[in-house]
Amino acid sequence: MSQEPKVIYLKDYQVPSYLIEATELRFELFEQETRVSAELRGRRNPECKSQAPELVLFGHEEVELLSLKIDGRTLAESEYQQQAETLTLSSLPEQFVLHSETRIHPESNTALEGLYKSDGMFCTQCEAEGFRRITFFPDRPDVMSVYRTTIEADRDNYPVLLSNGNLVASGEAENGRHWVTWEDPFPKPSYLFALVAGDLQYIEDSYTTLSGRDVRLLIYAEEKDLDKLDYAMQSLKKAMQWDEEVYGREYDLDIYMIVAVDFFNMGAMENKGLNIFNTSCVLANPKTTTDAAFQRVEGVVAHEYFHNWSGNRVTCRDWFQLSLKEGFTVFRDAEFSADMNSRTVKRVEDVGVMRTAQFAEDAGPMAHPIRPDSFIEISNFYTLTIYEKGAEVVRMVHTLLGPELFRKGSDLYFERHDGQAVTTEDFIQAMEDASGRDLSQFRAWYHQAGTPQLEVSDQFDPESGEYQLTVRQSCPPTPGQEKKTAFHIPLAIGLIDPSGAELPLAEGQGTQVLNLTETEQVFCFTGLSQKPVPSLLRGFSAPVKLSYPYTRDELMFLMAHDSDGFCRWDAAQKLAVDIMQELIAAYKPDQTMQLDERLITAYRAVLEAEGLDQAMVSKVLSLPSEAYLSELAEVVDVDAIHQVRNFVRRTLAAALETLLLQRYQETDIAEEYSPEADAIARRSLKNLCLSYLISLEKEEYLELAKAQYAKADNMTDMQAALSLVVHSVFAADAEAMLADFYERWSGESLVVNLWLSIQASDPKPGALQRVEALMQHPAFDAKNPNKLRSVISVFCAQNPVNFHAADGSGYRFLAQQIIQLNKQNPQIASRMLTPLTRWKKFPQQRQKLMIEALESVRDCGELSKDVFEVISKSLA
Ligand code: B3K
Ligand code: ZN
Repeated sequence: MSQEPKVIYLKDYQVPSYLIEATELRFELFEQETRVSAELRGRRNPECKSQAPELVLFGHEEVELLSLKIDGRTLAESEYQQQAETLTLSSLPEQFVLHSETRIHPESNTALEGLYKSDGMFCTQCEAEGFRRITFFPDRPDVMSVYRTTIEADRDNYPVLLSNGNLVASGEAENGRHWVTWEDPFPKPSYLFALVAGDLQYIEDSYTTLSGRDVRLLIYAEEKDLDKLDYAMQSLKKAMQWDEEVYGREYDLDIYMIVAVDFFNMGAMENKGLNIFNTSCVLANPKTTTDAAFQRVEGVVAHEYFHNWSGNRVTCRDWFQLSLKEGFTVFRDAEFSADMNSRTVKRVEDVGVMRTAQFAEDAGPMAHPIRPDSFIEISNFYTLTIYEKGAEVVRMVHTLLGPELFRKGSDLYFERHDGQAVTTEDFIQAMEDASGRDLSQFRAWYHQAGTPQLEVSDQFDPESGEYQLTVRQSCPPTPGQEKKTAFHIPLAIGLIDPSGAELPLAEGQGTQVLNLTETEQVFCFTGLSQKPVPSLLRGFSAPVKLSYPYTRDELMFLMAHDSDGFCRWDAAQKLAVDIMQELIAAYKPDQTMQLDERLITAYRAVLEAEGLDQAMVSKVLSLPSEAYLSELAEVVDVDAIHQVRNFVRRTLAAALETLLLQRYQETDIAEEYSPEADAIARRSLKNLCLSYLISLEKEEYLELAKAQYAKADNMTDMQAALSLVVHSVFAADAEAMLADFYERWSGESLVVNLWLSIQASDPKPGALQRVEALMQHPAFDAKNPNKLRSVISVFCAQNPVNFHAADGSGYRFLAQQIIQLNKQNPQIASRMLTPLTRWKKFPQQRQKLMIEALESVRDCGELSKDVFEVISKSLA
């Protein structure tokens, strides 16, 4: 940046001076350049009161202006002002047609924003501000226009030409070229524009909507991937039906297309009628795809589909409102996945992400409210806070209103704002209006950052039979927000008497939602004969940290008796965390450790119990991750955490060996692969048992893993076995299996990513050298975000002992990668910086090394806005 990038503030929002009612685009795609012609039909915005309105068109240094006309008259350069990234016109008539001709270079666009090439095909990514890399346009979400798009390209190389809406015309052109025209009747913001041109094949299906309209469903991919599209298609149809049943929302166009591309910065994009997906979020086949990836495909396909209402029909006024569509849509997709699979498992997994990663973000230098007040680069705000915490906030509204009133609220929201670009305030207002509930205090969730903390204590008076729960709330300061006001927090609780029975609370229910609104509140329960054990934050009813002085025995009691599945799992987690934290605090290398027997007893009970849901058994028996233990630590001792976790796993395995093997054998049944919840649960439990067993370092379990690998007919079992052996002490076997795996799967890019990740996350010494060698391997491609994530991000986030090596080598490595990527792909560069931004959590010597790494990026020369924002906030 020649000058410091500008900060954009929400308080500066102004309505657009001009509206663009219709946009006609023409693309001529060539190998060395692309020509874009754009015709914008504009008119004065009656809501803009300015006396001297200006039309600001956003562009980009990569967009070369060839000509500009107003109502057919070519403008001289003196008739507009062109600055680095804008083109401003003044004194425009009330209505006009603006015509521009521009040249762009998708063939050399490595930022993967705007129009670019992925493995030989053209595709687009316009959210948030990518459309301005295609042509000059008022590229802001509150300018909504209908689009008519003509694409012309070479017929042999690009037989398939797609854009939003319906195909209305097509024909042949000279020199072996052809063209098509698409028309999208729904006005949309430019960020939802899409174009695809390539040699693609497709599968087709159809869906009949609630009102009886037939919709064509098409999923496009390269020919070699045609066998991996069925699951996405099934997921799409399920999502369409679910949205009709649960939200009364129908699809609106006659065609819905999904295209799979290999080079993509994120998971997928909800462009109107033409979703573009990262191959990792759409391709699924048992042989090449793990259970986790199957579930991701189902969730992401649904998420993008749900955006058609929460995002496209009702869109965001400005980018500060991003959580309006993302938080709501994540809530919708999470509920969909819960309905399709196991509700408790889905909740446990989502809470894991919140507690491990979102809480860390909330405590770091990039902390922001779900509706931020300012940003430098909006791409930096596609965060866990906007998405996952945003979804938790919508979930709390659902909890406070109950399902019926929430549905009334969402109906009102969609009806009132259909076709509009609105704000999070409009969402809350609709919820209030439909329910008659007061959400004024609740709004603080939108503008206050940080994770609220609840401190709970209790008292029982045996004389009067009165039980009192005292709840104190506070919220730590975050950048720019020293003091916070009290939040309105729904706290779902239950009370369990010493026999294990649940006490009836309000309206005879076992669960009651307490409304916390003050800094300190006392809740009284009467008529109790003995002191109960409280079951707190049932279902994780609010995104908060809660502390209550549970004894280890009480946690074991809750594990056995709590009727809330989430709390049962949480009790197991808390027990393991408590025991492990004690060991971590006392940890000294070469000193023997002693495991509290109670963890063994508790785990044994779960392994022995008959009839427990296998999915829950495997969740309950999964030890807290190193990342979660780090998040909980005041000062992170990576080595102690790693050693203690290994010790605990080994000790449990030794004590429960017979049971683990028994469970392994029971779950190791020959069955045809199915991605259904119970089959996933079975594999998950089986592989968890294997992970405990292999930690014992016995040959027989190595053989068990090798046998599983050899006979596996699905990628879940194969990948699990490979990963366990590679991360074990059996180095020679690991080498042989890695070589075999690569030989088998080198033609499947997504499977190769697993192979890369398994090696990048291997905690054994020497990981950095292995990572550097992987980056020289032919399978690695430094321009492909999936490869970068599989190697670099996995190393930095999932290999803490090596990334945080005491000599700072991991930090320096990451800094070098960021410096490389800063120019090539700023979005990926800035995202990969995250682990370094957490320097405050580490001991002093490491802090110093992490800061040095950040400074080396800061001082490397010209920084993209993306990287500049994260670096400057991290070093502030
Ligand atoms: N809306 C897109 C994300 C776009 C990210 C732009 N940097 C995917 C989604 O949330 O559905
Ligand atoms: Zn989304």
